[in-house]
Amino acid sequence: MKQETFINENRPHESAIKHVTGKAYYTDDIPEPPGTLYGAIGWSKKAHAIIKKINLDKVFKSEGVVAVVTSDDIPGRNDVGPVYDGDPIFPKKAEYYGQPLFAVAATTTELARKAVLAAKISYKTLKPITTIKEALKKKSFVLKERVIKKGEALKAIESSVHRLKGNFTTGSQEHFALEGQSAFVIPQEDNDFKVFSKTQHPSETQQIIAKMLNQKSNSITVETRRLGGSFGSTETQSFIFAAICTLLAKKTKRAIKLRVDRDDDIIITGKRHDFYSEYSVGFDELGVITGLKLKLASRCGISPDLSGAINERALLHVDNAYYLENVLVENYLCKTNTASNTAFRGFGANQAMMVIENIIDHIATTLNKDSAEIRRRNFYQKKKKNITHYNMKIEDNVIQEIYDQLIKSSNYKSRQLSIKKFNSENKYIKKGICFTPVKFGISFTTWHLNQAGSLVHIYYNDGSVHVNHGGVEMGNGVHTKIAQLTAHALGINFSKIKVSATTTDKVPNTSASAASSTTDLNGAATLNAISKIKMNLAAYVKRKYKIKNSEGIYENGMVKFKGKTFKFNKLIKEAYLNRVSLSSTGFYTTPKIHFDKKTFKGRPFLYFCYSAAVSEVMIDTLTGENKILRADILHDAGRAINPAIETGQIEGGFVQGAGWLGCEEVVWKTNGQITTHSPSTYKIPAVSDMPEKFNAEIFKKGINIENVINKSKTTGEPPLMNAMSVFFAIKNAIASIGNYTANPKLDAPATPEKILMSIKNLKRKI
Ligand code: LUZ
Ligand code: MOS
Repeated sequence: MKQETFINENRPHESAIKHVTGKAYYTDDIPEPPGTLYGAIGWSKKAHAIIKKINLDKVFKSEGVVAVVTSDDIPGRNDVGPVYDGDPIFPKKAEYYGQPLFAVAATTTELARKAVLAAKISYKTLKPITTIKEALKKKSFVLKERVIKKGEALKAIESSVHRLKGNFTTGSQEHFALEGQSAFVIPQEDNDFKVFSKTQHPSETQQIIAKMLNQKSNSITVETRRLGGSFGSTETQSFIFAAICTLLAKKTKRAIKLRVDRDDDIIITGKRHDFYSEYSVGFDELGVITGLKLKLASRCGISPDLSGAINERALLHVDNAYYLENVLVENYLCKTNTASNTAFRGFGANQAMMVIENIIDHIATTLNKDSAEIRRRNFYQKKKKNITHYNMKIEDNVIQEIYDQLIKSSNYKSRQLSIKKFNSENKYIKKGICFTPVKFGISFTTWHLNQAGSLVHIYYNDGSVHVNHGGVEMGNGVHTKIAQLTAHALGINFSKIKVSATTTDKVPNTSASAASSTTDLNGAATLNAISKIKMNLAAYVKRKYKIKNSEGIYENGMVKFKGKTFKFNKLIKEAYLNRVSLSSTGFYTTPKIHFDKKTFKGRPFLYFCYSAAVSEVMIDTLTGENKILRADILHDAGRAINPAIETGQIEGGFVQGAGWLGCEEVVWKTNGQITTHSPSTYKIPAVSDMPEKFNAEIFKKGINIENVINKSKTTGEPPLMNAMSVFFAIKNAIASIGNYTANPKLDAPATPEKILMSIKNLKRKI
């Protein structure tokens, strides 16, 4: 009989059928108790202003309105900042266009949204700071600047054979998750609140609401069944919606649903940090970097939010896959009068990786060499050149193997030749190709967040299993993968496992589902809980049947001890009748990691994910339009628990990254008003923007050398960065116009306008 293992196999997402039939409950789908009211938020029309008066008379009188809340209704902390203050729920002074000022509850969502428009707010307008450059000039920062250093960068650059200088910008990005921000709150007895929230972070939602209400944490329960995508949009920025919704529920003593309109969602919440960099690099004849000096400045918006951690992850990824001997980086966290920028898949790492990739590209065009070859020459190596700029020894490096395999499987070299030929024969349409690597560090860089809990029950009646863990299902497949791990560990069918909604009263003090770590951490905690139940069962078997030192082998619905075999269900029922506990909590902490934030040295990551892509694009030099013709990706997912789900992440991440670097452009007017607040003005990739040929493959030899569940590696964030190859393929296509002799200046995103400007600029140089 073929043994069913339920791991290392393609299985559909546990909710796949519910997703496509519309039967899956998202926060907004939860059935409402009678008397439920609906919320809407009134927000600032000024980016920087003293609020002289908020006159809500007409709002109160508006049809269907039951209650209005302002800062006067907040008994406790008027702030939802996760690490630092700076994100008031309702501020005294408006600091960005779109900042919430008050909220209403009405009998329908439409009436609530209509009512907020009746507010009369008088402002004394102040001058806003809206750009990174302005903030740098005025020294407007959310946190202190930071300098990190390894070796002697300035000296090394000075004495290099070649030197280059330049600047580079990557743009912001709206998360645009299918499901927007939403919350649903039901008041309970004793002033307790049951909060359903679209969030990656139920535990912090609970803390934030408790502090706002001046109530104990045990009076607030937050539950999250699933998210329709999130990508960092609700690591912290869901808090204000859950908080406002709870405030309305407290005031009205009725259930409140707050589902934010797409435009309001985009206007109120922060996005990816755009980064501006200046670089000065020294390199040798081979293109190997000898010294690097960087200035990295990010647009943080009005508050710190997670910007400290995001900029830190940027500093930890200025190397990408390259060995840097001498590095000096200055990092500035710019405060601007725009919504507070926040976590977004990649969390600052990809912005920094783009900086070094742009530098390598600049080196390659300067030396007139193949950029893939220059990249390869700078790779970290195995026995030497394997210490990062933060002093961590890299022990799991497979980038050379990935390079070799992908360059071959993608026919990079021959395609490069035919592209050059195509370009010499075509005047207006140009093609480009590029290889880029990815190395991404896995673990929260904030040490204490690397912990997780789980709760596992086995029911005696039928041996079915209920798992609850601290991770949030957001399309990442965490529940599917943990159910697979559970089925495997207990040797029973996948259909007997139920993973239920994440909730703060089952597993407490959880970390955000973030940092690509959700399955690693919560999967390990679940296996820990299962091993404790197995110990209970082994102790019982030892006691009853005098079988010694046997842990039991769980396979195919059977449990084998030395000399005795049980059907799983029978053992469970028997254990129950003999008063054995069939339930346990589990806990996990990531081993080996430590990091000194002051000296910027240590081992912040348990392991690295490696990946690479080769992309081929076509541009129209008359219109600036571009198209991805082909993308080949080779991604190290270790020993993947569910290759189908990982492949979905690898493909989806790439397309999302291509959006960030290609068509998606967030635009603010000089007065701080965001103009790209709906799909009419903000272009995300569509089905037609998928690569025409798309080969996303998992690296077959991949294995996690660390003790991670199933020796797997996560696929959460790293695949996004494979899209760097698209951007530099576009740059390569532009460079063909100057016969590859000059370096085109191109900032991200490479929109048609930017491509046309780059071409114009290049033609002036040649
Ligand atoms: N969130 C966080 C993250 O709090 N710390 C991190 O290191 C991180 N990394 C990636 C994504 N989210
Ligand atoms: Mo994230 S960027 O919420 O892991």
